[in-house]
Amino acid sequence: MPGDFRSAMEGANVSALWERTDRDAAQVAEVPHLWPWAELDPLLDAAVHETDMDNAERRVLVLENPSYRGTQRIGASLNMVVNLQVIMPGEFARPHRHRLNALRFIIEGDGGAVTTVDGIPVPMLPGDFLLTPGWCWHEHTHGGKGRAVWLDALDAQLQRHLCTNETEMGPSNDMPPPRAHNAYEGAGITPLLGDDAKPHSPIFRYPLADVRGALGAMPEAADGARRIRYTNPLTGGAAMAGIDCYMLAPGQARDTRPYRTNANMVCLVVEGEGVSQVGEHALSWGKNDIFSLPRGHWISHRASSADALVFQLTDREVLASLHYLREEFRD
Ligand code: GTQ
Repeated sequence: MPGDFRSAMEGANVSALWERTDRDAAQVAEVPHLWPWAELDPLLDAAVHETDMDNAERRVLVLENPSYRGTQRIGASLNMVVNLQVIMPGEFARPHRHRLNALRFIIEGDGGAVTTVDGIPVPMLPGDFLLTPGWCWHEHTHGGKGRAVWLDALDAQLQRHLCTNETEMGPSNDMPPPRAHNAYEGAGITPLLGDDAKPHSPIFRYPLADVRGALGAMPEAADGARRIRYTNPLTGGAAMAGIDCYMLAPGQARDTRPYRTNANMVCLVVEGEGVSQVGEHALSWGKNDIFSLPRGHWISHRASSADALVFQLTDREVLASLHYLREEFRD
């Protein structure tokens, strides 16, 4: 290219598309990665030992996908971070809010830990799925005994890319007054409060017992699995924006139907054992293991114990709402 053309372009803040070779350079091919609980568990104790809640705003371990090493990316998955948080009796994490949508799946605790979401105290019991939707105030306390441990997932990278996050520290001046949260808890009964325009479920706690009840009552699909989705009862859609969640109970007799998608998923093993085939990788998993299923691989699961339950969080709904989602199934 003649030098005067190049310098004229540079001077005008223009570039030549035909010379660019980096159009997809931002795309990193992630490997499916498993974080064994046997390695995470002692790190949580070490984090308690090493950090003091007066200094650490939140005692959180960030799971790092090894495929991102040496890149600008962080976290377990392309659009979502998946972290482990631990809090000890008497400790608290101060109130704050952010535009990031966050969820929690409780791994360990005696019920003494409570997260308060927009003024509603939400107990944190093992197996609970909890919402902390964007811009809701949240703080954590622990009035019980022993460690309280949970998985946090946030739509952090997506919002980082879009530059849509904001953070505000509490104490809050516009915390909604406490209200009886259980008004929404009967299936098919919707209180008419006139506040149903919120982009998230009015239910902040989905207990495991309800999930087990639903899974136990439903027939298995043709591929031997049972699945539920955590929904907003006002819309029937995903419980909140940013991250869409499911519980999978794969069968033992056969693999689930292989599927391939451009959405990204992270799984937490709630109970039992099994194996997931992810492209050519076979991931063997057991209780509390966490594994990342990046886009683009053929995926199927099989339980190796009768009680296997896998919590799944995905950016699928984000892609679907933009008409970007691609999914294929194989028989
Ligand atoms: O508990 O509020 O893992 O604000 C990351 C950011 C947890 C929280 C995380 C957060 C929190």
